[in-house]
Amino acid sequence: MSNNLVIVANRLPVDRVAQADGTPGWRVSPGGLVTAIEPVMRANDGVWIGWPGGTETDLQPFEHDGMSLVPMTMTQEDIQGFYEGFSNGTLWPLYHDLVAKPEFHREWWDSYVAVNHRFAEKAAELAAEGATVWVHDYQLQLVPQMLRELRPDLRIGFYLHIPFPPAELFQQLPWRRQLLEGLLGADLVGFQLPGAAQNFVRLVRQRVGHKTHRDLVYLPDGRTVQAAAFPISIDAAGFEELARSESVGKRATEIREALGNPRKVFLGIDRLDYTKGIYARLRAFSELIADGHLDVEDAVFVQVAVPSREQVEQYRILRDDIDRLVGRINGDLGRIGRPAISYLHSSYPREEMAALYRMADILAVTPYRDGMNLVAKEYVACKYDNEGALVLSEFAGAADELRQAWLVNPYDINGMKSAMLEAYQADEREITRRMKAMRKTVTQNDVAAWADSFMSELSDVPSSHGKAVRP
Ligand code: GDG
Repeated sequence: MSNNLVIVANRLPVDRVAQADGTPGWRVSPGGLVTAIEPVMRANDGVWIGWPGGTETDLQPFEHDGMSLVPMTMTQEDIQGFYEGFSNGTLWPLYHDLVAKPEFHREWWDSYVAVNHRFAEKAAELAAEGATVWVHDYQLQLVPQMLRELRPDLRIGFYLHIPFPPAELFQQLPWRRQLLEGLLGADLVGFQLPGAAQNFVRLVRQRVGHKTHRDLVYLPDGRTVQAAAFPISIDAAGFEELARSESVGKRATEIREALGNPRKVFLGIDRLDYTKGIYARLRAFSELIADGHLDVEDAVFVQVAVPSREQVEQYRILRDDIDRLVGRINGDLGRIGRPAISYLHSSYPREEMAALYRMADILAVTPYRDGMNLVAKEYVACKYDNEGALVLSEFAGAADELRQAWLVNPYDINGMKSAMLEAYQADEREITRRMKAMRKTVTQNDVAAWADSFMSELSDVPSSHGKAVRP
């Protein structure tokens, strides 16, 4: 019980890998959260609690790359009820505008409560007197309240990485009040966008009946809870450095050669998720070819779909739908050695991602709803020569900051076609002007600034008893 900072997230920031001698080891998982939180962890003697994936049972706390990690175990039933069920079958679609139909099952809820409780108990056990605990994301919304009951001395922050829905949608949830009360255990509840914080405060007023004023909720016991927006970002300098490297430059050239050196390359990189709008985006591109606006000799679409949640039924259906669509488009519109779409169902190392960003002329990010979308920001960070156009959905959190993108409504196929064509035909001056402005935004607001602003806001919350942790 000696940690002044405890990070609680569904996943640990490492994945299981086989080492050279065949024994199991760990590797830091790709992704921005580790980069963001690592410096705060190091500066504050922090510890990270999370699930390492899988169902191993006898895992002990360990150090990796200077980080103290505490693995939580999950049974097959936990994975089905808590993770695939309530987290990804109920909350994920409900919080993303009902892009898919959420399922409500009482057994899933019971499992969600039980797993949240285990995480809260572990955090209570590890936190020093007056420590700061930072809880992450939709899988753990009950942890703040459970933890406060166990340890009223703590300063508790919560950050939601995905959107927080409007009251009209959130109301559907049979356990709406419990989730709101769960979050109210925190001193500070952070969201990607101001609108999400407003949705939350309004729901608390309507459903729980607490007094609110602007971004503050007043609880009957005298405590206040603040709800505010902290738009997440990326390690912009790190991505730029990678993109500028000689090896990535060489690889970017190789990729374009392998594609037959077309005039322009469109790119999409997404987890294979129904919120990301992959299907409609590929249809829009294929119609531009079918209509004769684009020619497969001049333009190709590289779509990387990173495998995700493969045990969940809706994700399997999506994969089959996209496989069929790509097959049909290439069959109808491709020529020998010139498919319209170059489709990759795989994940890649960071260097390959940087090479893809560097070689692409147009990145299309067209989710129906997305908390932020880091892929859009990573692409911008990699375009150090200011060349590259971004087609971006209005419904991605990133659209609030990246105003100079070609903004689209992903439900409007004709609108997407026009934006993609405009981005394709735009002259260099126009592209440079837009990219320059977006690069300014991304480099000035990187992930370190995000973590700093959350931590300093949390340490300023007056109602908490916990000691402040400085970023
Ligand atoms: C959630 C919210 C919010 C992807 N494939 C590979 C790979 N990635 C990396 C990307 C990027 C991250 O994963 C994906 O982040 P996104 O923001 O695009 O999307 P979600 O996974 O849905 O993330 C989202 C985010 O949380 C953070 O708060 O922005 O709205 O939905 O960093 O680069 N990285 C590597 N290989 C891959 O194959 N190395």
